[in-house]
Amino acid sequence: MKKNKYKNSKKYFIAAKKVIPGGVNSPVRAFSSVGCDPLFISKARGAYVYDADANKYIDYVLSWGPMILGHADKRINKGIVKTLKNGTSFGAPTKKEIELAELITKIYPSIDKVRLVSSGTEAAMSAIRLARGYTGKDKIIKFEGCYHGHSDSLLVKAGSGAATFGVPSSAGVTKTVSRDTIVIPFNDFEGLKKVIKKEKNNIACVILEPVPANMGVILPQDNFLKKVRELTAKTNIILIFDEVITGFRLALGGAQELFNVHSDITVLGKIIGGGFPIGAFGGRAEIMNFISPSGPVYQAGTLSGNPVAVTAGINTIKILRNNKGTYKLLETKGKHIEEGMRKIINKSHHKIVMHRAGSLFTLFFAESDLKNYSDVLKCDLKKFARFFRGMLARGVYLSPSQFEANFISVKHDLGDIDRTLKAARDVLCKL
Ligand code: KE4
Repeated sequence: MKKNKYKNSKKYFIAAKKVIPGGVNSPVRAFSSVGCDPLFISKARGAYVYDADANKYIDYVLSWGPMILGHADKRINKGIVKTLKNGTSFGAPTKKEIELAELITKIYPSIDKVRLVSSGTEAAMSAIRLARGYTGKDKIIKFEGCYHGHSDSLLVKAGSGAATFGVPSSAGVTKTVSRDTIVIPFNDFEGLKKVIKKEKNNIACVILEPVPANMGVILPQDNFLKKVRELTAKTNIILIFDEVITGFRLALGGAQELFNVHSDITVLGKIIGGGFPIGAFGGRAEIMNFISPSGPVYQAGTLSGNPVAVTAGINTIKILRNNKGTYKLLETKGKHIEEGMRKIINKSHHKIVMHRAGSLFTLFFAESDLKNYSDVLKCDLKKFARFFRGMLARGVYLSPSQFEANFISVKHDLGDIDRTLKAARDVLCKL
């Protein structure tokens, strides 16, 4: 990356590393797997972000998913300003929390009750504790490459930041904790059946991203979700869908609506906070009533249901719900970039596989199609990094890791997508 074009980002990164581990507050932001220093972002509007040197980019990170309406949406900002005037946090229940909970329970038939927390990690961690408390069983099953935040029992072969660093599990997670987490390949239904048969009555839950986006976008194959649902129902195992990314993105009702497969517990985040810290987990009343203070599974949070985050979430969901064509529009945009990319890939000598689910997509630098994490590990990460840098230099800000998804917002217009395709064509013929 040319020095002067990124002068301020470089200066800020040096300063940041003196006082923040790795100079960032979340690992993937460090751009470590794409071989260049990170951009420091100064502002964002609609489909664009602007770095500290006023360079403009078409943004496909969208804060890792929340900004489905685009950045700095005037309707969201107006609602927040109004809320701010009445105070920002009370540590007491507010009417708005009921409104957000009612919205979620109306849109997700599998959710009778929902608990709001402050991050996806907190929501997934609490959902696991709830499944263990409700069933009285200890073991959990997750799928390699699926990422559910950084709580200890889920940081076993995580698929987001950790995978980017090629370290499938984290230092600091004790052997005893990871012993209760069984990890199998995604799309491996036979493997799941075998583990459940062997472990019989020790398994509290199976947790998965219904469409994994943390090893790049990997698509469920051969009715995988339906088969997992049937098997877990038959064997009294709680099924947890982590819809932190897919919720309110693949459809208003998330992957559950798209595939018509309903989990026992659902984990949500990102979009439901409209860009503010939030997470949520919900399910049938008989399960959720196990959560304190109505039941024995403890869970708490100072800023849970924060009025500002809840206001932004309510308004985001209402806009998504009331604008009927939203998801058709996102599908049109996703289709446009997919068709354009496929034409470019077919003419290119590079081996690239594109996966897309609605407004989520990943370009894998891979020889053949991919169905799980070990397939993704075979990708040409060096070539991906060169592609990423080439796109960045042309004003296109893709997710800075082969193991992540790219996101499209309602504000990305066909002109932005055509400029993205032009940049991709240009980079690939020079790669
Ligand atoms: P947070 O704790 O980061 O709010 O959510 C954790 C989480 C849970 N479940 C899924 C499916 C997720 O994708 C995430 C977080 N996503 C990553 C991006 N892949 C957040 C970006 C980051 O870690 O900086």
